[in-house]
Amino acid sequence: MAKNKISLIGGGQIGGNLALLAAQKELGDVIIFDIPKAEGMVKGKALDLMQLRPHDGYDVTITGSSDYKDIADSDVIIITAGIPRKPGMDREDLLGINLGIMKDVAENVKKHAPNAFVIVISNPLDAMVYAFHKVSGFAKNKVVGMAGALDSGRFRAFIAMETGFSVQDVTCMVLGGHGDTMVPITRLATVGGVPVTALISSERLKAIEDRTRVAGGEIVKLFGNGSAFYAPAQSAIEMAESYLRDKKRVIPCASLCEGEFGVEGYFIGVPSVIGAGGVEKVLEFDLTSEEQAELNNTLEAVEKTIGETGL
Ligand code: A3D
Repeated sequence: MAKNKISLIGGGQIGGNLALLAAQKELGDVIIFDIPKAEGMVKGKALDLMQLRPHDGYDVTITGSSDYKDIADSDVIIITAGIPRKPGMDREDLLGINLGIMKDVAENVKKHAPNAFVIVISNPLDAMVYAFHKVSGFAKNKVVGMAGALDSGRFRAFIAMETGFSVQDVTCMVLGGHGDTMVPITRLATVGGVPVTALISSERLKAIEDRTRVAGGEIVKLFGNGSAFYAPAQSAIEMAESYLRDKKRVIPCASLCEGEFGVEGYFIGVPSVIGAGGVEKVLEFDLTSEEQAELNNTLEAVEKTIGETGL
C-alpha cells in the first residue's frame, strides 16, 4: 500500500515538531517545505529526523525542500508559513506579513496538491484559513484551521492541574475565534463525566477561563521571541490523524460555517467531525444566551480582521 504523504509548509518551530510527531505516528512520508533562504535548515532537520528513526523504528521518509514540486499529490498539507508573535503583539498584528505569505502558499498548494486536506495554523488563524480557502478555491470540507483543538487542550490542561486528576479524563471545548474573545464552554466541561462545576469553585473556574484565553500570550512573554510550538504541533497532528485514519474524531476546529451557530460564511471554532471526507460535519447544539452572546462577540472580532484582508 502506498504511504500517505504529508507536506508541512513552513519548517520552523511548529513545522519541525509536526515532522517529528507525524513520523513517530507513521502517518506517512513527510516533506518539510520552506523558502529557499531556509532550505539548509529544513534539509538539516529532515536528515536529523531520518537519523532518529533507528531509535524509534519508524519506517517513513522525511525530506527537506524549497521546491514546491516536492509537495506534489500530498494527502495532507499543514501550513505554518509566516511569522509568530513577539511580546506585546496581538495575533492580528501579524496580518500584513502573513496574508501575503498565505496567498503565495495557497496558489502553490492549489497547483501542486489540489486534492490535499489542508490544516492552517498560521496566525491570525481565523483570517488565514479564510484567506487560504478564498485564494485556493478548495472545497470547504478540505480546509480547516487548527485553534480550538489547542485552546481546548489548554483548558483541559489547566483543569487537570487544578484538580490533580488525569488530563486524560478531562473533556471540554473552547469555541469561537482564536483570540482573547474565544469562548470556553465551561458548563459542559467534565472530569470523567463529573461536571467541573461540582469540582472547582466558580471563582477558580473563572480564573482558568481567563488564563485559557491568554495562554498563548503567556508563553510568548516567557519566550521573549516566538510562540508556543509543542502543543500546537500535537493538536494539528491529532486532526491529520483523524483524517488519514478516518477516525471521525470530534474536535473543535475553525470550520467554514454556513448557518451553524448563527455564523454565515466565516471560519470559526466549532465542534467538527474529521474523517476521510475531511470536515464531515459541524455538530450544533443549543448554547445559552450568554454563550451565544460571547460567540457573537468573537465573531465580530473575526469579521473585523477578515475585513482588513480585503478578500
Ligand atoms: P517559525 O518558527 O518562525 O516558523 C515559520 C516558518 O515559516 C519559518 O521557517 C519561515 O521561513 C517560514 N516561511 C516564511 N515565509 C514562507 C513562505 N512564503 N513559504 C513557506 N514558508 C515560509 O514560527 P512557528 O513555527 O513558531 O509559528 C508558525 C505560525 O503559527 C505563526 O504564524 C504563529 O503565530 C502560528 N501559531 C498558531 C497557533 C494556533 O493555535 C493557531 C499556535 C502557535 C503558533
